[in-house]
Amino acid sequence: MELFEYQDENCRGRIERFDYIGTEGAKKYALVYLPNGYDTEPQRRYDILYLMHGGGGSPDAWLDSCPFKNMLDRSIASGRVKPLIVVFPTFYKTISTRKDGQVDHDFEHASVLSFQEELTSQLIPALEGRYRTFAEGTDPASLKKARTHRGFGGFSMGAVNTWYACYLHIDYFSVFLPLSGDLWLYGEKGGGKKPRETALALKDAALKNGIGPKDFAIYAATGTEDIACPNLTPQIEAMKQLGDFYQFSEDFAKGNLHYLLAEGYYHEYPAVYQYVYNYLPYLFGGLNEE
Ligand code: FER
Repeated sequence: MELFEYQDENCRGRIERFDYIGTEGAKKYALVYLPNGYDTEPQRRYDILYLMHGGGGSPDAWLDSCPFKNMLDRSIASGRVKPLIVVFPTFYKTISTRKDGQVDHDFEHASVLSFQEELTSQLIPALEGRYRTFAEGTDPASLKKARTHRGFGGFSMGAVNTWYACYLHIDYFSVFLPLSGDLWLYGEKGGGKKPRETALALKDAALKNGIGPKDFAIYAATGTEDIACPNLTPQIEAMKQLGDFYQFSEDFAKGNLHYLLAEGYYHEYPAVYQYVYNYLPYLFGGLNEE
Protein backbone atom coordinates (compact mmCIF):
# COMPACT_ATOMS: atom_id res chain seq x y z
CA MET A 1 0.00 0.00 0.00
CA GLU A 2 1.22 3.47 -0.92
CA LEU A 3 1.11 5.89 2.02
CA PHE A 4 -0.16 9.45 1.83
CA GLU A 5 1.54 12.12 3.92
CA TYR A 6 0.19 15.60 4.60
CA GLN A 7 1.92 18.35 2.66
CA ASP A 8 0.65 21.88 2.09
CA GLU A 9 -1.16 22.37 -1.21
CA ASN A 10 -2.05 25.73 -2.72
CA CYS A 11 -4.42 24.33 -5.29
CA ARG A 12 -7.39 23.65 -3.04
CA GLY A 13 -10.99 22.61 -3.40
CA ARG A 14 -13.59 23.90 -0.99
CA ILE A 15 -16.16 22.46 1.40
CA GLU A 16 -19.75 23.63 1.27
CA ARG A 17 -22.68 22.77 3.50
CA PHE A 18 -25.74 21.39 1.71
CA ASP A 19 -29.05 21.47 3.61
CA TYR A 20 -31.87 19.18 2.62
CA ILE A 21 -34.98 17.51 3.96
CA GLY A 22 -34.63 13.84 4.82
CA THR A 23 -36.91 11.04 6.03
CA GLU A 24 -40.03 12.24 7.89
CA GLY A 25 -39.20 15.87 7.13
CA ALA A 26 -35.98 15.78 9.14
CA LYS A 27 -33.66 18.77 8.61
CA LYS A 28 -30.41 17.28 7.45
CA TYR A 29 -27.13 18.42 5.95
CA ALA A 30 -24.22 16.95 4.09
CA LEU A 31 -20.80 18.47 3.50
CA VAL A 32 -19.75 18.72 -0.14
CA TYR A 33 -16.18 18.87 -1.43
CA LEU A 34 -15.98 20.85 -4.67
CA PRO A 35 -12.65 20.43 -6.44
CA ASN A 36 -10.45 23.29 -7.54
CA GLY A 37 -11.77 24.59 -10.86
CA TYR A 38 -15.43 23.90 -10.06
CA ASP A 39 -16.25 27.62 -10.07
CA THR A 40 -14.06 28.60 -13.03
CA GLU A 41 -15.16 25.81 -15.41
CA PRO A 42 -18.95 26.21 -15.37
CA GLN A 43 -19.52 23.74 -18.22
CA ARG A 44 -17.68 20.87 -16.62
CA ARG A 45 -19.47 17.87 -15.05
CA TYR A 46 -17.98 15.76 -12.28
CA ASP A 47 -17.94 12.19 -11.01
CA ILE A 48 -19.40 12.01 -7.51
CA LEU A 49 -18.50 9.90 -4.49
CA TYR A 50 -20.77 9.68 -1.44
CA LEU A 51 -18.67 8.87 1.61
CA MET A 52 -20.27 7.81 4.91
CA HIS A 53 -18.87 8.15 8.43
CA GLY A 54 -18.70 5.42 11.07
CA GLY A 55 -20.87 4.77 14.14
CA GLY A 56 -21.47 7.81 16.32
CA GLY A 57 -20.15 10.14 13.60
CA SER A 58 -21.51 13.07 11.61
CA PRO A 59 -20.96 14.68 8.19
CA ASP A 60 -17.83 16.23 9.71
CA ALA A 61 -16.23 12.99 10.91
CA TRP A 62 -14.05 12.13 7.89
CA LEU A 63 -12.78 15.71 7.56
CA ASP A 64 -12.13 16.05 11.30
CA SER A 65 -10.34 12.77 11.80
CA CYS A 66 -7.60 12.67 9.17
CA PRO A 67 -6.12 15.00 6.49
CA PHE A 68 -8.78 13.84 4.04
CA LYS A 69 -9.26 17.18 2.31
CA ASN A 70 -5.52 17.66 1.84
CA MET A 71 -5.38 14.12 0.39
CA LEU A 72 -8.11 15.05 -2.11
CA ASP A 73 -6.53 18.41 -2.95
CA ARG A 74 -3.12 16.89 -3.57
CA SER A 75 -4.38 13.85 -5.48
CA ILE A 76 -6.29 16.14 -7.84
CA ALA A 77 -3.60 18.85 -8.11
CA SER A 78 -0.96 16.27 -9.05
CA GLY A 79 -3.19 14.83 -11.79
CA ARG A 80 -3.24 11.44 -10.09
CA VAL A 81 -7.03 11.63 -9.72
CA LYS A 82 -9.57 13.31 -12.00
CA PRO A 83 -11.38 16.17 -10.23
CA LEU A 84 -14.47 14.81 -8.50
CA ILE A 85 -17.15 15.88 -6.03
CA VAL A 86 -17.17 14.12 -2.65
CA VAL A 87 -20.27 14.22 -0.44
CA PHE A 88 -20.18 13.54 3.30
CA PRO A 89 -23.72 12.80 4.52
CA THR A 90 -24.91 11.24 7.78
CA PHE A 91 -27.11 8.19 8.23
CA TYR A 92 -28.51 9.46 11.53
CA LYS A 93 -31.85 11.27 11.45
CA THR A 94 -30.66 13.69 14.11
CA ILE A 95 -27.27 14.20 15.71
CA SER A 96 -26.21 10.87 17.16
CA THR A 97 -26.51 10.64 20.93
CA ARG A 98 -24.64 7.39 20.91
CA LYS A 99 -22.15 6.95 23.75
CA ASP A 100 -18.63 5.99 22.77
CA GLY A 101 -18.10 2.27 22.43
CA GLN A 102 -21.76 1.33 22.78
CA VAL A 103 -23.38 -0.13 19.71
CA ASP A 104 -27.14 -0.52 19.88
CA HIS A 105 -27.61 -2.78 16.90
CA ASP A 106 -31.32 -2.03 16.44
CA PHE A 107 -30.80 1.74 16.53
CA GLU A 108 -27.84 1.64 14.14
CA HIS A 109 -29.57 -0.74 11.76
CA ALA A 110 -32.81 1.27 11.72
CA SER A 111 -30.80 4.42 11.04
CA VAL A 112 -28.98 2.74 8.13
CA LEU A 113 -32.24 1.57 6.55
CA SER A 114 -33.90 4.94 6.96
CA PHE A 115 -30.92 6.65 5.32
CA GLN A 116 -30.94 4.17 2.43
CA GLU A 117 -34.52 5.19 1.75
CA GLU A 118 -33.69 8.89 1.90
CA LEU A 119 -30.55 8.44 -0.22
CA THR A 120 -32.26 7.88 -3.55
CA SER A 121 -35.60 9.57 -2.81
CA GLN A 122 -34.30 12.79 -1.25
CA LEU A 123 -30.55 13.31 -0.95
CA ILE A 124 -29.38 12.41 -4.47
CA PRO A 125 -32.15 14.26 -6.36
CA ALA A 126 -31.74 17.40 -4.21
CA LEU A 127 -27.95 17.40 -4.29
CA GLU A 128 -27.46 16.49 -7.94
CA GLY A 129 -30.06 19.07 -8.92
CA ARG A 130 -27.75 21.61 -7.32
CA TYR A 131 -24.24 20.48 -8.35
CA ARG A 132 -22.88 19.65 -11.82
CA THR A 133 -22.72 15.86 -11.84
CA PHE A 134 -23.36 13.70 -14.92
CA ALA A 135 -27.07 13.44 -14.08
CA GLU A 136 -29.03 15.34 -16.73
CA GLY A 137 -32.14 15.47 -14.56
CA THR A 138 -33.27 14.59 -11.05
CA ASP A 139 -35.93 12.03 -12.02
CA PRO A 140 -35.02 8.38 -11.25
CA ALA A 141 -34.34 7.51 -14.92
CA SER A 142 -31.85 10.38 -15.40
CA LEU A 143 -30.14 9.67 -12.07
CA LYS A 144 -29.79 5.96 -12.84
CA LYS A 145 -28.41 6.76 -16.29
CA ALA A 146 -25.48 8.54 -14.61
CA ARG A 147 -24.66 5.56 -12.34
CA THR A 148 -21.27 4.95 -13.98
CA HIS A 149 -20.22 8.36 -12.62
CA ARG A 150 -21.48 7.76 -9.07
CA GLY A 151 -19.93 5.85 -6.16
CA PHE A 152 -20.67 5.12 -2.52
CA GLY A 153 -18.15 4.37 0.22
CA GLY A 154 -17.88 4.41 3.97
CA PHE A 155 -16.06 3.39 7.12
CA SER A 156 -17.38 0.87 9.68
CA MET A 157 -21.15 1.58 10.01
CA GLY A 158 -20.49 3.58 6.83
CA ALA A 159 -19.33 0.35 5.22
CA VAL A 160 -22.55 -1.32 6.41
CA ASN A 161 -24.30 1.54 4.58
CA THR A 162 -22.11 0.96 1.51
CA TRP A 163 -23.02 -2.73 1.30
CA TYR A 164 -26.68 -1.78 1.71
CA ALA A 165 -26.33 0.72 -1.14
CA CYS A 166 -24.86 -2.12 -3.20
CA TYR A 167 -27.76 -4.39 -2.21
CA LEU A 168 -30.62 -1.87 -2.57
CA HIS A 169 -29.39 0.75 -5.07
CA ILE A 170 -26.92 -0.79 -7.49
CA ASP A 171 -29.07 0.82 -10.20
CA TYR A 172 -27.86 4.23 -8.89
CA PHE A 173 -24.19 3.44 -8.22
CA SER A 174 -21.45 1.60 -10.11
CA VAL A 175 -18.60 1.94 -7.61
CA PHE A 176 -18.49 0.84 -3.95
CA LEU A 177 -15.84 1.35 -1.26
CA PRO A 178 -16.78 -0.65 1.84
CA LEU A 179 -14.01 0.11 4.34
CA SER A 180 -13.80 -1.98 7.50
CA GLY A 181 -17.38 -3.22 7.66
CA ASP A 182 -19.65 -5.95 6.31
CA LEU A 183 -23.28 -6.30 5.21
CA TRP A 184 -25.76 -6.70 8.08
CA LEU A 185 -28.58 -8.17 6.02
CA TYR A 186 -28.50 -11.34 8.17
CA GLY A 187 -28.08 -9.59 11.51
CA GLU A 188 -25.25 -7.70 13.18
CA LYS A 189 -21.90 -8.70 11.58
CA GLY A 190 -23.89 -10.92 9.21
CA GLY A 191 -21.11 -10.88 6.61
CA GLY A 192 -18.98 -12.82 9.08
CA LYS A 193 -21.73 -15.09 10.40
CA LYS A 194 -23.50 -15.85 7.13
CA PRO A 195 -20.96 -15.09 4.42
CA ARG A 196 -22.34 -17.31 1.66
CA GLU A 197 -25.96 -16.16 2.15
CA THR A 198 -24.73 -12.55 2.18
CA ALA A 199 -22.71 -12.98 -1.02
CA LEU A 200 -25.59 -14.69 -2.80
CA ALA A 201 -28.03 -11.96 -1.75
CA LEU A 202 -25.72 -9.27 -3.19
CA LYS A 203 -25.33 -11.14 -6.47
CA ASP A 204 -29.09 -11.75 -6.75
CA ALA A 205 -29.88 -8.10 -6.09
CA ALA A 206 -27.52 -7.04 -8.88
CA LEU A 207 -28.92 -9.54 -11.36
CA LYS A 208 -32.50 -8.47 -10.55
CA ASN A 209 -31.48 -4.95 -11.56
CA GLY A 210 -29.99 -6.18 -14.83
CA ILE A 211 -26.46 -5.49 -13.58
CA GLY A 212 -23.77 -7.85 -14.87
CA PRO A 213 -20.11 -8.40 -13.88
CA LYS A 214 -18.87 -5.55 -16.10
CA ASP A 215 -21.32 -2.99 -14.71
CA PHE A 216 -19.87 -2.37 -11.24
CA ALA A 217 -16.70 -2.54 -9.14
CA ILE A 218 -16.20 -3.10 -5.42
CA TYR A 219 -13.08 -1.76 -3.70
CA ALA A 220 -13.16 -3.24 -0.19
CA ALA A 221 -10.46 -2.76 2.43
CA THR A 222 -9.55 -3.25 6.05
CA GLY A 223 -6.54 -3.81 8.31
CA THR A 224 -5.32 -7.07 9.81
CA GLU A 225 -5.79 -5.59 13.33
CA ASP A 226 -9.16 -4.01 12.53
CA ILE A 227 -12.12 -5.25 14.64
CA ALA A 228 -14.17 -5.59 11.44
CA CYS A 229 -11.60 -7.81 9.71
CA PRO A 230 -13.13 -11.06 11.07
CA ASN A 231 -16.53 -9.99 9.68
CA LEU A 232 -15.49 -8.57 6.33
CA THR A 233 -12.92 -11.20 5.30
CA PRO A 234 -15.37 -14.17 5.24
CA GLN A 235 -17.85 -12.11 3.21
CA ILE A 236 -15.19 -11.23 0.62
CA GLU A 237 -14.03 -14.85 0.50
CA ALA A 238 -17.62 -16.01 -0.11
CA MET A 239 -17.98 -13.43 -2.88
CA LYS A 240 -14.76 -14.71 -4.47
CA GLN A 241 -16.34 -18.17 -4.51
CA LEU A 242 -19.04 -16.79 -6.84
CA GLY A 243 -16.39 -16.41 -9.51
CA ASP A 244 -18.82 -16.34 -12.42
CA PHE A 245 -20.06 -12.99 -11.11
CA TYR A 246 -17.39 -11.56 -8.81
CA GLN A 247 -14.07 -11.29 -10.61
CA PHE A 248 -11.45 -10.79 -7.95
CA SER A 249 -8.23 -9.05 -8.94
CA GLU A 250 -5.24 -7.64 -7.08
CA ASP A 251 -4.82 -5.29 -10.04
CA PHE A 252 -7.21 -2.42 -9.20
CA ALA A 253 -7.62 -1.67 -12.91
CA LYS A 254 -9.00 -5.16 -13.65
CA GLY A 255 -11.89 -7.27 -12.36
CA ASN A 256 -14.85 -6.08 -10.28
CA LEU A 257 -13.81 -7.10 -6.76
CA HIS A 258 -10.78 -5.88 -4.84
CA TYR A 259 -9.66 -6.41 -1.26
CA LEU A 260 -6.91 -4.37 0.31
CA LEU A 261 -5.87 -6.00 3.59
CA ALA A 262 -3.35 -3.70 5.27
CA GLU A 263 -0.88 -5.37 7.60
CA GLY A 264 -1.01 -3.97 11.15
CA TYR A 265 -3.78 -1.40 10.54
CA TYR A 266 -6.59 -0.70 13.05
CA HIS A 267 -10.25 0.43 13.00
CA GLU A 268 -9.71 4.20 12.62
CA TYR A 269 -9.94 7.02 10.06
CA PRO A 270 -6.16 7.55 9.81
CA ALA A 271 -5.97 3.95 8.55
CA VAL A 272 -8.99 3.83 6.26
CA TYR A 273 -8.35 7.14 4.48
CA GLN A 274 -5.13 5.55 3.18
CA TYR A 275 -7.27 2.88 1.50
CA VAL A 276 -9.32 5.61 -0.19
CA TYR A 277 -6.06 7.25 -1.33
CA ASN A 278 -4.91 4.01 -2.94
CA TYR A 279 -8.22 3.26 -4.65
CA LEU A 280 -9.12 6.79 -5.85
CA PRO A 281 -7.22 6.73 -9.19
CA TYR A 282 -9.20 3.64 -10.30
CA LEU A 283 -12.75 4.49 -9.31
CA PHE A 284 -14.11 6.20 -12.39
CA GLY A 285 -12.16 4.68 -15.24
CA GLY A 286 -8.75 6.17 -14.60
CA LEU A 287 -7.14 9.28 -16.00
CA ASN A 288 -7.38 8.82 -19.74
CA GLU A 289 -11.10 9.12 -20.21
CA GLU A 290 -12.03 12.81 -20.51
C1 FER B 1 -18.29 -4.44 11.46
C2 FER B 1 -19.09 -3.50 10.89
C3 FER B 1 -19.44 -2.36 11.61
C4 FER B 1 -17.82 -4.27 12.77
C5 FER B 1 -18.16 -3.13 13.47
C6 FER B 1 -18.98 -2.18 12.89
C7 FER B 1 -16.74 -5.22 14.60
C8 FER B 1 -19.36 -0.98 13.61
C9 FER B 1 -18.92 -0.70 14.84
C10 FER B 1 -19.27 0.53 15.52
O1 FER B 1 -20.04 1.34 14.99
O2 FER B 1 -18.78 0.72 16.62
O3 FER B 1 -17.95 -5.56 10.79
O4 FER B 1 -17.01 -5.25 13.26
